[in-house]
Amino acid sequence: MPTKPIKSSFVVVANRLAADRMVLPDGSSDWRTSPGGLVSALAPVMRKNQGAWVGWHGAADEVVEPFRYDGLQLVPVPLSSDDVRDYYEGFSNGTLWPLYHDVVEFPEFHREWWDAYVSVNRRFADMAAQTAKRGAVVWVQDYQLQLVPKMLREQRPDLKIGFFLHIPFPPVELYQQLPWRKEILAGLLGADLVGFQLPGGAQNFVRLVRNRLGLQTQRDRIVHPDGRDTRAKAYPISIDSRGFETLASEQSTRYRAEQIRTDLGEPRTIFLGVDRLDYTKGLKQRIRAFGELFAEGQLDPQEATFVQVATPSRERVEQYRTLRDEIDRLVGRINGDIGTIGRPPITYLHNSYPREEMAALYRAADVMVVTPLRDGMNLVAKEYVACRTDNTGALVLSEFAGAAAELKQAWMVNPYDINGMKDAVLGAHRASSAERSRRMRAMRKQVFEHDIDRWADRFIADLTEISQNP
Ligand code: GDG
Repeated sequence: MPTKPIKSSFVVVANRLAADRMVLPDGSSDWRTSPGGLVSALAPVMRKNQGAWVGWHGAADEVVEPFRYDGLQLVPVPLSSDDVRDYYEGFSNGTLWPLYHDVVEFPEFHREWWDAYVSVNRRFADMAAQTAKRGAVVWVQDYQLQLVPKMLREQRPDLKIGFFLHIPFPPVELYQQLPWRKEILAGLLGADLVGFQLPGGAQNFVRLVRNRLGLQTQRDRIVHPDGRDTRAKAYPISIDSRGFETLASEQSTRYRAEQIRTDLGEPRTIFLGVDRLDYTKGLKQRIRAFGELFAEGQLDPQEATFVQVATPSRERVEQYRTLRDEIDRLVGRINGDIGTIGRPPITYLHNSYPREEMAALYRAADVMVVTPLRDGMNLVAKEYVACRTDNTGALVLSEFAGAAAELKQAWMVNPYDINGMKDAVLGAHRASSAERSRRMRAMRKQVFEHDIDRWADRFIADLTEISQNP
């Protein structure tokens, strides 16, 4: 229901709005709150402060008026199909995404993509400036909007501006490739507080600012010529741990988990992978490792099975289409070579599922395998841990996921080392139940003590304090 936009004292700015537009069978459309953890973490703060969420509503070439939904003020930012192609699929996902993930695929640099990035960032900044009350807290999210802090500060120096990067911030040597490196650093420096997943990202950023822009820095503090400060600190993101635990404990989830095991032919061990279909997630290496384990007889397809959920993602970007074809071929070859009737060693699902089904899969899985080549955090690893209510199960985790800094009791792997990965998978598989339970207990303690509420509270408290005491 469209309403007159109100000014807010707490504004979140993100590429996507907090609600998705759904087209109903009769052709009309409706909204549904986005399932992500970010929305549920920020919703209480937003409701308390009459918060507003600025973001794209997901339909190109459509202008939607601001409206209230589920207690939130939503402010849609329009994008044309050209914006989606050049700003979103182009600069955000064809340039920044691979560059920030250690160049695991080649980033492309196109001037027209950059121009679109600048103009869309300006649109988001303008919309945020119109929405924020005097002295409001504005929290900008992620790599698609790195120019917004500076653009916003130029218009509204009264605001407290925070920025959080959900993906890794690359080392200086890689970041330097970017033709627009200075502009992006300057964009981020419009914020009072820039948050990263890990201390290493914050350190990379501070080092770049010192070397490239010649600004003075003292540990996490960057001093601007006008005397203003920007802080760069780590805020490892987390999940709604209690919410996942509750969902996993429900009778219907337990029942569904048993049904999944039955449908898979009652294997003794279920290995599970859950990822967006993305080249950063190390899917090819993981599938190859399982293929070899089955082919060499280290895993018996009569007793063990590997389920891989790959959620469709960025399907119009060329590199993602190629990846999908490669995985289809790889899985097909392994199942064709090793499978028998009713016993394919790999169950590959290119689909997305409701949260309830995800919780049931986590409950059913004896070993969770999370092996990204690079990942800011990786929430799947934390969700699995939160769902293991009886302290069973084992986690195999890449040392290149941000989550490795917290989930230290996982079986750690270097995903580029296929033999090492096979050893870790077997190690987790063969570990005694006492060993698994000891490790799982420690990881559960970490995930429950550091949940998404604590993440949001810490960031907002620091932002408020820093901008009050410059
Ligand atoms: C970025 C960073 C960082 C997946 N498939 C389905 C589904 N999912 C959910 C998972 C999880 C989320 O999507 C994926 O989060 P990840 O953290 O694993 O990865 P990215 O999407 O790459 O997220 C990452 C994160 O931002 C947060 O800062 O951790 O490093 O790359 O929550 O459960 N959910 C449902 N159906 C699916 O089929 N319902």
